[in-house]
Amino acid sequence: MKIDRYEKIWMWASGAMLCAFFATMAGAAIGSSIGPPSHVQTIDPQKVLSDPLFHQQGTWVDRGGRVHATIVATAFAWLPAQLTLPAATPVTFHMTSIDVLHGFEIVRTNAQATLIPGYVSQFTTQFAPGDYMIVCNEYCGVGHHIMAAKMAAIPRSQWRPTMAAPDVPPAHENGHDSH
Ligand SMILES: [Cu+2]
Repeated sequence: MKIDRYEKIWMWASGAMLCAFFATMAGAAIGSSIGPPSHVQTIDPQKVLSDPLFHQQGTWVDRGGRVHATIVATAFAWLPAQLTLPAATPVTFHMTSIDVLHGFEIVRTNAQATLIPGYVSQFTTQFAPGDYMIVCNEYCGVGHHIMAAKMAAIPRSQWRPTMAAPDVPPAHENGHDSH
């Protein structure tokens, strides 16, 4: 079989690039132990709704007065569908998926995380007062486009949590993204 010289060059060049890309990924995974984002807390995706942190979804305040939001993603809805948070206050989000991969995004904010079944995603951020939309930004199936929820940030003085603090170890409450 006759292969043109330029085609050969391109084949070798693209082969070398593939090797280089693979080497960087292997280096990141093994050398820098880069894994799923946040604090790498695992969870059995089949037991999320009986987990102490996730069996209820909503907002809560821990013993130190810090605000938290617990959110569960499922095809094709966010639990809860309406989130009200205190404005200008750090809020720690705890999130996971009970089925497939979803992408949590509060539109026009820096609140964004990939939710992988089996892992708890966590981050802390705060919001200016206003109404926001929560969407799924990772294609998750036929109902992906309807997977949305509402979020409102209201003055702290008017805000109330929707649930009592879950019975979880304080390590889950510190809100640090140690990664
Ligand atoms: Cu989706």
